Amino acid sequence: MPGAGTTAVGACARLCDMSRIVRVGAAQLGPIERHHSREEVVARLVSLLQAAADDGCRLVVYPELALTTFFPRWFVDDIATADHWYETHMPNEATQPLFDEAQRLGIGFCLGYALLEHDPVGDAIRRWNVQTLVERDGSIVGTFKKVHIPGHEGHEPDRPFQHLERYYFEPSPEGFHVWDAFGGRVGMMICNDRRWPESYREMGMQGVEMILCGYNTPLHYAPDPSQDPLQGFHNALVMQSGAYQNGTFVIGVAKGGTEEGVPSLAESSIIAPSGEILASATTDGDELITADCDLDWCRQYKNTLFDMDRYRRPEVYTRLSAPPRNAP
Ligand code: ING
Repeated sequence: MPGAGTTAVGACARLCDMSRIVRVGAAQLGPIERHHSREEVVARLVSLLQAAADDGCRLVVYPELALTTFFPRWFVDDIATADHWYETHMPNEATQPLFDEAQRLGIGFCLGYALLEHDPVGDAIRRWNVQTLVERDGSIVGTFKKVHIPGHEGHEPDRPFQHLERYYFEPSPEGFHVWDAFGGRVGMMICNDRRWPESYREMGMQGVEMILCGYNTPLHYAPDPSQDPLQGFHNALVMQSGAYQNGTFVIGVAKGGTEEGVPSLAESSIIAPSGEILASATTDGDELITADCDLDWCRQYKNTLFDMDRYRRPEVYTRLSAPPRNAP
């Protein structure tokens, strides 16, 4: 289906409002520098939200860590001196204007940020890389914690910049969830999660119809610089494959451009269950792209090629959830 709005059936469904067409906005961000306040950033988010409202969107997806610069690019000896990069609750004073404007406009959104929690058990501090999904009425649908944490655990001074996500964030113990929202089945993943097929399949087996994914991806990958010119190709490859193989829309949203001297991938995109790219960003700054996502399109893949109950062979997939090879 080339796009529900372009066929008689689509037009009829639209008129009869029987459709499950969700107009989605991918709100790409350009760089956030360390000197940018949360208030300045939230003003940018609100501006993108208002542009989405003007375009008739019902859902806006923001990038990973959309309130601050990508602070894992720096090492600090005392991690407590990085606490200011984290939110302790959501909404909060800095983000309330975004929540208020979204509710006034009747638009839902997905926001990525760093979360610091005080675990009552043992008074431990927990640090997560998260996305929170908010419905059109302003209610919080759920919060997803990033599962696959890339990069390294300790300072590696020989790198041109650090990628210390494994120092600043814990991996989620909760896995992937799918929520009933926006008239369909909505899931979330964050950045490196999109490179692992298990992420999509875990949600695909829960009937996901739209996966929301923010990312911050430096163009330079220190462990293997041969991958640098392939960053855009790999980004599209994994999200298009995941969408097609699970019959779901995928919304990939970048914080791109050169942030604190680090060139980062933009190329935000909205991808159909067919794997086709419906819309993609053309700049590496703040940019809204939109597409009409007809959630019933998912059924054309879920009920045929990827009818999982009929065609999957879990009895021979004996390795997929096995512990790592070096596990005791
Ligand atoms: N970033 C990167 C990602 O998976 C990375 C990690 C950096 C991969 C550079 C490849 C090259 O897109 C995050 N935040 O997960």
